[in-house]
Formats: sequence, structure tokens, C-alpha cells
Amino acid sequence: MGQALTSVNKGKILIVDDEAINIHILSNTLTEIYDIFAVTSGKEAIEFCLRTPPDLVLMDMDMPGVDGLAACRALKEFGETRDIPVMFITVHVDSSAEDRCWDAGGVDFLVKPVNTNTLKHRIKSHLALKQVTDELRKMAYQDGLTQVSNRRYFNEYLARQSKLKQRSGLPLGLMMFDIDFFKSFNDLYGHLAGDDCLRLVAKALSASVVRPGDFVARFGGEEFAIVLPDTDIEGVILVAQRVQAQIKALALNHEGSPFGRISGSIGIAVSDAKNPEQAKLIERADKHLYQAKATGRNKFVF
Ligand code: GH3
Ligand code: MG
Ligand code: MG
Ligand code: MG
Repeated sequence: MGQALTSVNKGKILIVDDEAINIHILSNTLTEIYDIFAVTSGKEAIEFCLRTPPDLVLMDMDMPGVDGLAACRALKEFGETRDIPVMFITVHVDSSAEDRCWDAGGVDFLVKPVNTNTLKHRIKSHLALKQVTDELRKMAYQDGLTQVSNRRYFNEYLARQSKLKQRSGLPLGLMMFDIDFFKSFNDLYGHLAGDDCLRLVAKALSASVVRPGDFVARFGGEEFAIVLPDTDIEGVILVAQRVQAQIKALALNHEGSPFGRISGSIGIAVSDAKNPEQAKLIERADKHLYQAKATGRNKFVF
């Protein structure tokens, strides 16, 4: 398991090595500058990174069980860990070993015993690069107004989840949420108030989902999407009820609405063994959203 060796809060570095002496040497060198954690196997490294992603991994190559190359390849497979830079530190000096490290997705390769000055400079440079990458990724995937994910990320997330669920046969829930009479809200209270409303609605939606894989995105305009992995129709309905309660609790006046306050309509679709057509998921949720609108709004249809 990960073990904090110090708590200086700069970058967070995970050392992966099966030999205690190597961990000791590296952590002694870096402990003044960084938050150092250490594990002794590839398997633990993957678990650690999925749970609490570090900013950089210093990876040994040879370890019993899941070795450094396999661990690195696994990290590059998961969206959550893909961007963590992996620097290999190994006793292998031959170029075929080096090739395999780069091919596995490593960003750097150092031979033991490492020159600690070189190590420090390379780490600094990788961490700076990582920071820029993180900021760019955030900009590329986040909606600037509401801070929830944007449509681009929604598309990627849904595609990834669809593939996983098709393999596992577990259900995948999708909810489309659209604010009722939002055009008249803007007309009555102004676009800035409209923007504030969108931010509050996004927050209310985020507060309605609780599981780690649950996911809220702004689909466009005043429409949001919620993806609920491993959730059957009963579960999605429960979340829809929670969404309605959260939106109601906002208690935002809307004189232009027959409900007197901001409300939303919801279309629900679930893909499961009975209804496996993943491609139609958005289409079906959209159709149900349309039905919710057409039959009075402020309700959900599934
Ligand atoms: P319905 O109940 O049928 O959903 O009606 P509606 O008025 O909500 O739907 P409509 O599609 O006619 O209008 C959507 C409005 O959302 C129009 C647009 O001005 C507003 N809108 C979209 N994006 C933004 C935004 O970023 N900020 C603000 N303030 N308004 C936005
Ligand atoms: Mg080793
Ligand atoms: Mg609307
Ligand atoms: Mg709309």
C-alpha cells in the first residue's frame, strides 16, 4: 500500500520498486522537495494511481508479478491515469530495454545508479509539462460557464462506458435534462441571470449523483446529460427524482413559467441485455425528453 514518507506539498511522486533500498535512495533524494509515496509492485502501482493519481511515477522495470512495463501499459489504458508521466529507472543499460520502456508509454529512462542532480532536473521538467497538459486538458474538456464537463468529453465518456457495458452486460443509464421555459427566463431576468441559473442547475445536477462513475455534462445551451454506469431503470428513476428535488430546492423564481420557479424536463434511456442498442441511447433519451416537454414539462419520461 502507498505510504507517505513526507508531506511537503509540491508535486506528488510515486516510487515503484520491489527493493526497499532503491525506494530508500530515491525518497531520500526527493523527500525535501516533493510528496513521496512508495509501493513495491506493478499491481499496487496501478491501484494507487487509480485511487489517488500522483503527478509522476518513478518506475522500476523488473518486479515480480506485474512488472514495470506491464504496469505502465495499464496506466496508459485508463482515462483516469493516462496522463500521469512514467519515468523508468532501471539497471538495464541495453537499448532494447530502453526501447521497450518508451514503447510502453514511458516519458523518460534513467539507468541506476542515477545521478541525483540529473534526476531532480528531469523531474522538475516533467512536472512543469504535466501542469500545462492538465490545464489544457481541463480547458478542452470542461464547460467554461458551468465547470461541468463539456459535450466533447461527454461523447468520449459515453463511448468508453458503452464499450465497457457491452463487454460486461451491465446496464448503462442516460438522462437528458432540459430547463423549462428558459428563453423566457432570459427575456425576463436578463442573460447574466440566465448564466447564474445555468451554474446553479449544473451544481444541483452534480449534487444529485453520488457514485464515482456517475457523470454530468453540459450537452449544449440549457441542456445537460447525466451518464449513470451500472444503473438499471429503477436506479435512474431514483436519480431523476433526486434531480427534481435538487432543482426544486434551488427555489429560483420564474414568473414566466406556470410553475412559478425554474424546473426541468428529463428524458431517460437505459441500455441493458433486453435493450442493448447503445447507439440509440441518446436518441431514445432525447425522444423521451421531447415527450416530457410535450406532455406538460417538469417531469421525467422513460
Ligand atoms: P422548453 O421549455 O421547451 O425547453 O423551452 P425553452 O425556452 O427552455 O427552450 P428554447 O430551446 O426555446 O430556448 C433555450 C434558451 O436557452 C434560448 C437561449 O437563449 C438560452 N441559452 C442557451 N445557452 C445559454 C447560455 O449560455 N446562457 C444563457 N443565459 N442562456 C442560454
Ligand atoms: Mg526490481
Ligand atoms: Mg429548455
Ligand atoms: Mg433546449
